[in-house]
Amino acid sequence: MNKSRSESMRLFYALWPDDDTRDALVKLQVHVTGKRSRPENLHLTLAFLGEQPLSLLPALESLMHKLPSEPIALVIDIFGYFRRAEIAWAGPSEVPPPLTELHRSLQEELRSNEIFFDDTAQFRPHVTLARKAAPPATIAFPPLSWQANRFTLVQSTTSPSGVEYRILHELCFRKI
Ligand code: 2AM
Repeated sequence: MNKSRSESMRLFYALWPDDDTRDALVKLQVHVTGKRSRPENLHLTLAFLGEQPLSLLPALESLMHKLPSEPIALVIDIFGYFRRAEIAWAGPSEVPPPLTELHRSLQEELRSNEIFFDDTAQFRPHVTLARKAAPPATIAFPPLSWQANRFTLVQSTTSPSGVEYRILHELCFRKI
């Protein structure tokens, strides 16, 4: 029998921007068309879990503490476009190895905890700026440096006013 919605949550892991980075990302949104992401929703997804049973929350939170926990120096310097999904995004032209490593070890932890999620998509780190968008007209902009240190487990809900994200658990990476 299917689990009822009240026993499950739609979840994902993300790097969440600090206030200055969020403000800078909002400024980039003037370059894209379509339905812009609300400022408070801007983030970089690390793994999309989809609907997961509530009973898994403790494991999903505790595995976060087993992963690399250094701040990640990101340079957001390109616009991109997912044609099929009509998503306009900003992201790093070069993926820093610590980000690849965090993504890889997160997937490994999820698998070893027997948490089922779609891990088939190639990891293309990005921040969705707008949906139902046309391809961005400009490609280059002054690079934006983001010391990503907010690693989050987030619940996604849909209401008549749009998508809402709620941070359920957060780790703050610190320089050792
Ligand atoms: P995005 O990263 O391109 O914006 C919550 O839905 C987050 O998980 C969004 O950031 C979303 O897309 C990302 N995501 C990744 N795969 C998804 C999927 N199959 N369905 C919905 N959201 C997905």
